[in-house]
Amino acid sequence: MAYPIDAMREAALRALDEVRSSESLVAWRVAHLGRHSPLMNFLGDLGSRPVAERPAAGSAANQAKQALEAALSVKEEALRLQELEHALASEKLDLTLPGRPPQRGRLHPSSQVLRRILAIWAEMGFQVYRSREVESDEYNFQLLNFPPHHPARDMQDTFYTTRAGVILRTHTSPGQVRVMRERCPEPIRVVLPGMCFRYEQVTARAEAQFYQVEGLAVGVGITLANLKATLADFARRMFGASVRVRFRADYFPFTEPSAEMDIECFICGGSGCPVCKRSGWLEILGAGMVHPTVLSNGGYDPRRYSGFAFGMGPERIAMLRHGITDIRAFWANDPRFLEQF
Ligand code: FA5
Repeated sequence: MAYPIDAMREAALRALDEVRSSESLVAWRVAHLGRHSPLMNFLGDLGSRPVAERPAAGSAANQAKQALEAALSVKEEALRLQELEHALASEKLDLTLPGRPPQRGRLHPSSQVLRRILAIWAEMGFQVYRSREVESDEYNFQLLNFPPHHPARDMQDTFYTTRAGVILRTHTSPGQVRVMRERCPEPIRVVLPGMCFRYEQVTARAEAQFYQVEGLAVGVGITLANLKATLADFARRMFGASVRVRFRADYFPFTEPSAEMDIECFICGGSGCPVCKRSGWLEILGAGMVHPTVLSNGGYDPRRYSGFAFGMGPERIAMLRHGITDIRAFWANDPRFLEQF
């Protein structure tokens, strides 16, 4: 006897043939084996059939159910393989493609120049001495022989804090007195690198924060000749063995006499170019013999001891070396600038 069950099974198997994806397979399962599918409804209604028909109808429906479940798992496996093959083909890994190299970090150009400068002074027997960035007015100015009316103490130049007498150092020179007070009466050969702060109009040449490297030598019998020879030696190590230097008289309250050192322009070789403003010379640092008042503030008797000091700006030196025209690039954090060093 033919039951509608045969037609249901045939219809379900035909529909299964048409299934091409796992999503439509889920829909097929709901439609043909789900709780409200014709087959399940048929099984649910068995009780309402005449008793004599029930065994045959029940067994036909169960066979149909098993046949559909078996067909479903065959289809499932076929689809799984098919989708895997598709994924393997379309997501194929091309091992011959060049990799993406990781971006390597590097030292900031200021740090590079700073390290070069410190390495040279280390070769020449100078130790690095770290001094504080937040200073007192006393160390930054008074002990360095700045008279009370000196314009560098003006609000234009100094960052004051809300604590009376506490400022951000405007130069590394206050470290001179700190190291002298710590080492007295030993001889001193130190360089003091670090950040300085000035309440400046920020321009292409002047920043509100910048590095300085200070140098200090104190001992018995140190003369201006030692200062000149040592700084000239530094210039040769830094800028090349043939570089010429010159000293010009200058004024700093904490050195006497005071000078500025220029090197012959390494861009034009001294003939004059835009970098050296046609002068043939580039200003590199300020220097001088430590003022007797500063020596005694540091604990050294100026009748017995003498010394020389100098201060240079690594950013300005980096600008000269690399032809950088705007000092603001150093702290703008633009990778296009930083990557070049
Ligand atoms: C001084 O600060 C002295 N303390 C240097 C010194 C030390 C002289 C020891 C004698 C003995 P000056 O103000 O010229 O001097 O600054 C020294 C260097 O710091 C400058 O040549 C420059 O390279 C750098 N510098 C100063 N102001 C700025 C600024 N606003 N931006 C960038 N660099 C600066």
